[in-house]
Amino acid sequence: MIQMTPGTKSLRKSGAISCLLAAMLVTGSFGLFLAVGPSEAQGVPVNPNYIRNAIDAANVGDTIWVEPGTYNSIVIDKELTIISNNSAETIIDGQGSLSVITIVSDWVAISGFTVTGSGNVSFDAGIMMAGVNNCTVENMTVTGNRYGMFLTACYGNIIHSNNIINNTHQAYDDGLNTWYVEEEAGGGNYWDDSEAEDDDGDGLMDTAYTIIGGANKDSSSWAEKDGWLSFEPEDKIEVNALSMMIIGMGVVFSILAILWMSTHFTGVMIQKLEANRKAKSSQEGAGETETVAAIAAAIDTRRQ
Ligand SMILES: [Ca+2]
Repeated sequence: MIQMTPGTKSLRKSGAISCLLAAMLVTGSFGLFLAVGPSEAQGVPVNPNYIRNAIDAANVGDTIWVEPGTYNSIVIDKELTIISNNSAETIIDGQGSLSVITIVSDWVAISGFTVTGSGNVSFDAGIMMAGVNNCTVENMTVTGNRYGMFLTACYGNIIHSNNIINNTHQAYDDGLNTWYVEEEAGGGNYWDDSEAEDDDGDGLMDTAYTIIGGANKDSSSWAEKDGWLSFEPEDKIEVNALSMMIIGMGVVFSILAILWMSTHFTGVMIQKLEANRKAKSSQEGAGETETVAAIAAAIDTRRQ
């Protein structure tokens, strides 16, 4: 069963796909939004072919939301976004045959799965990407495969925030792709066989991880599994603190300025009113004096 869903859950604290999702939800400019379910978490066994069926049913540009469960290997042959928000419990298992996820279309975005159980011959991989561009692979745990990631003739793809753990060969890439990002909680991937150190304690390894097959490196790999989930860059915190201080000072100065202006102008107005009152009163006084003088003169005239 494939259901329509509003799908308003947030994917994770950062990442291209969550931004993409938010943008799609705000603008409404996305295609069909498919959910695969119900989930094993709800006590209902999933059909292991749900994701395959959803890919077959989807149109280019669609998003497929996958509930927790264990699914069969998939081939993604059209531009799709495929998402789970629970990579630990949403598993794609190759059961020891071929590659687990094979991407043969450009502009595929996939996030939030455990990928395991590839075959054990030739190029069998957890994630096989062949001749594709502009795909994004993030927030995956790729473990227990012949090759964790195998990219051939691929250019301009982004692979970051993935745990790549205990594969016979962790990754191969004979093209040119980006294995780390720099924005927000930026970084690369976690490699459990990395021999690098994090001496400065910023959560990122101090030397690059080399990916076999070409010139690719993960220059910013994570020191801990899932490191990106709890990472708070120090410079970001400092910038935030500085911003808050500047905003706070701005507010205080604004209040002081308003108070000064109000008291100043009130004082000026009071002075003007007082001056008017005095002027009026002296005019009236003069008028009275003139009237009294006139009456006195009139009395004098009558007396004469
Ligand atoms: Ca470091």
